[in-house]
Amino acid sequence: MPEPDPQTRTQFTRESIIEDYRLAFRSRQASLVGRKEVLTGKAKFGIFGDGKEIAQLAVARAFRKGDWRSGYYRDQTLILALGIGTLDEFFAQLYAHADTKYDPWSGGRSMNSHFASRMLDDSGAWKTQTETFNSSADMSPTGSQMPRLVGLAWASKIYRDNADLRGMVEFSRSGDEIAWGTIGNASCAEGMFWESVNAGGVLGVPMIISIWDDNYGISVPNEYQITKGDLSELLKGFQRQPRQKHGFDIYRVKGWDYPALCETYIAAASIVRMEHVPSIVHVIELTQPQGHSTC
Ligand SMILES: Cc1ncc(C[n+]2csc(CCOP(=O)(O)OP(=O)(O)O)c2C)c(N)n1
Ligand SMILES: [Mg+2]
Repeated sequence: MPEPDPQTRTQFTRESIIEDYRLAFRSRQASLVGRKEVLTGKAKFGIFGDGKEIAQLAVARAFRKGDWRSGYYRDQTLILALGIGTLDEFFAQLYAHADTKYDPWSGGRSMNSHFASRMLDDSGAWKTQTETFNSSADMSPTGSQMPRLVGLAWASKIYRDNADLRGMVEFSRSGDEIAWGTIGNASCAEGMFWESVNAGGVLGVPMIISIWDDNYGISVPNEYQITKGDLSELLKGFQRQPRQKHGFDIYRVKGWDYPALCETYIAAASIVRMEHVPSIVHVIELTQPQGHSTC
């Protein structure tokens, strides 16, 4: 195991591991119950994170206050693990509750599993983002989280490089943040994905892209939409050479392997945070037990 990061939950105790298991189980039950709620007419549409739970527990172990997420609709486990959302809020959004007291992410305006931290307080003033785990608002077009991920990571680079911005500690601690992106395997066939990977590599920004690979985009398998059917194989040209600054660190890890996932994310995060070299974690062998959504 790499050195524990005092600002994250990288201490693995018997209790913390059992707590992770409990959370994954609760999240899975929320997916199962949520689908039933839609299919029995209590909500209009549902899309859930079943099959992608374990990798998100590992991300949560390396995610620090001040970091940002730019992700997509499978990430309920991460939101629960970071403690920035509750199951009550998750279901309130599923039922499109119009009161932000119940659905703080969108007040019933967004489809479910679309998370968004509130950046302003009730008086309209900025909240201190370096004291919270942050999520930018999910958008429905798949892949659209990627350009914004680059923007969030680039902001950290600018905060680190520009001494005049050092005092703005409510937004950045000298660029020590990571922008965490998540994307499904099929969405990686989109132009926005490749443009964002290229831009992140050119700029050298602190971002970690997690690809949740369940081998499918709705019902279409990888072989019909990804060259060679294998994203990390395809991404190899972006891999940086040893001791070079430009390029990405690329990891490939099985989505059910909790110890390997935790090790990978903790190690990746410490390099990205320190060196501002971006990385990609290709998480394979994930599943989609209930199918794509309630459609
Ligand atoms: C730009 C765009 N095209 C199509 C869709 C419809 N759509 C929603 S999810 C999805 C499949 C995504 O598959 P993948 O990226 O593998 O994620 P998964 O659902 O498997 O986690 C599609 C085609 C969309 N939301 N946006
Ligand atoms: Mg998929």
